[in-house]
Amino acid sequence: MNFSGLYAATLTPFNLDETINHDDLASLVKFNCESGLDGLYVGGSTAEAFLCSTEERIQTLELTAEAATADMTLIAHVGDISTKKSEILARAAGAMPYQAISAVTPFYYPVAFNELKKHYSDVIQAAGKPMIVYNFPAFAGMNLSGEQINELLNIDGVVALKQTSANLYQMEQVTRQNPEKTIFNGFDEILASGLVAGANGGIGSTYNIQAQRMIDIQAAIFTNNAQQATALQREANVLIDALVGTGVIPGLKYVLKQKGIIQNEHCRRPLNVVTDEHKATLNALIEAGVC
Ligand code: HMN
Repeated sequence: MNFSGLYAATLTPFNLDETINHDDLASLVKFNCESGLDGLYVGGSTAEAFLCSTEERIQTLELTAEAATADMTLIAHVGDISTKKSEILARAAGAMPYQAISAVTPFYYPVAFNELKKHYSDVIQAAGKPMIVYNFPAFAGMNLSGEQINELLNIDGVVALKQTSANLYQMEQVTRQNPEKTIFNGFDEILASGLVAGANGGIGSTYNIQAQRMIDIQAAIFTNNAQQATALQREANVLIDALVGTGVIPGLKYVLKQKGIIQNEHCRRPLNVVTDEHKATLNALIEAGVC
């Protein structure tokens, strides 16, 4: 199966008491399924996965798969710092209608590269589904070299990489050296540049509120319209700058609530609520039709 394309990294809506709001989750999934995107990346950091219990993460995967339409490609993020927990999540996702799994590299404890490879192999075996490995040097505490990324891509069952890095030279090298794999751009801020460097898809949190713009950026790059792609990326980044100022996840939930897609904007503590000042910035962008 070819996994290339654009995927929204989904959010988990919570009630004020921090329990999962099922109606909001279903509504957000439906909204994303009608957005023209190719699929959903479910249960990643955008979904506040590391603030949820394993049971809640499995429940989120279940609820999303139930609400999604059959035309969407579904990727379940099952990453955790513990291989055992990742295996539990992978086994659960393996029994659901997900086409692939993905896992962030284990963080906090220093992990040797051979341990990392074994971690990925064990998780792949538990799911029995293709794996999208994840390079995120800024937060994962691991700065993989190009050679190490190539080695991960050669593990049995690995079909793709989510490259959340601003290193576009490495993006070009990895895409050139692995033409048969899907390489996803992970920073929405550089989707146009990542695609020029050879990425054949993107996974992003802000696709939840600017799907059409991301689709248009991809179309502009694929039709050699660099000027158009730059203009669209600049529009996207005005919004992303505001979200980064707010806190990306609380900011996205605030916008989705203002637009009536979800009714509850709460996050899991310690994530912030949006301040009045940031609300005003986001309201102005909504009024201007930016999102
Ligand atoms: C996830 O696991 O949900 C992803 O990491 C989603 C995605 O790649 C986001 N990355 C991070 O949050 C680190 C981006 O969409 C990101 O939110 C965006 O580029 C704004 O910085």
